Amino acid sequence: YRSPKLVIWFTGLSGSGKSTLAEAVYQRLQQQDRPAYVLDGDALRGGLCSDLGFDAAARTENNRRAGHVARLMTDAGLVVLGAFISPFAEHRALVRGLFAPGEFIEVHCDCPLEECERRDVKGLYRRARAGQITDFTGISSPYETPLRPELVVDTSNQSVDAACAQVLALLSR
Ligand code: GGZ
Repeated sequence: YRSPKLVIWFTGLSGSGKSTLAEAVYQRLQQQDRPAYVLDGDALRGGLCSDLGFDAAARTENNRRAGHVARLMTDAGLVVLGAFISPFAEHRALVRGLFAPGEFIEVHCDCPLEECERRDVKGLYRRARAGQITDFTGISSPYETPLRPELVVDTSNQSVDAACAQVLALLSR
């Protein structure tokens, strides 16, 4: 028996709750004894992608590498929970293209910029507004809202548990 290959790709603004939701889904998969891994943009940028910045070309390369790492991990039998801003539709399509139909599930963590900025967990929005960070998604770099994601999760008015339940419901179908 081999469990089906599966990548859940959480896309959304910085502070929209991608990592939190991916982690919650990960915990549930653990409980079901499904080997999984949270592949986080922040973590990748600390190592494998530490040579990359945030202009469009760097984000292209960042998402390309992330997609291929995800591919290797699914080959190894892991359910991959990717958490990347992946602001460009073209990049998300490229990653999707690395997988067979049905293996790639795009989840839009939908949280208004105003709310992400209000949270400003790491103080990045404040610094971006002050011009101390360039190419900041939502401020000085675009976020292309997914047009046909497999799932849109409202991460501004909903608990993590409720958002997690939405993802798991989709998976059980
Ligand atoms: C966007 C930035 C930037 C700029 C630093 N723009 O919320 P975080 O802090 O912890 O996670 C964000 C992370 C984004 O990396 P990704 O690999 O997900 O981005 S992409 O898919 O677009 O390549 C954020 C931090 O890096 N960060 N500078 N200018 N986010």
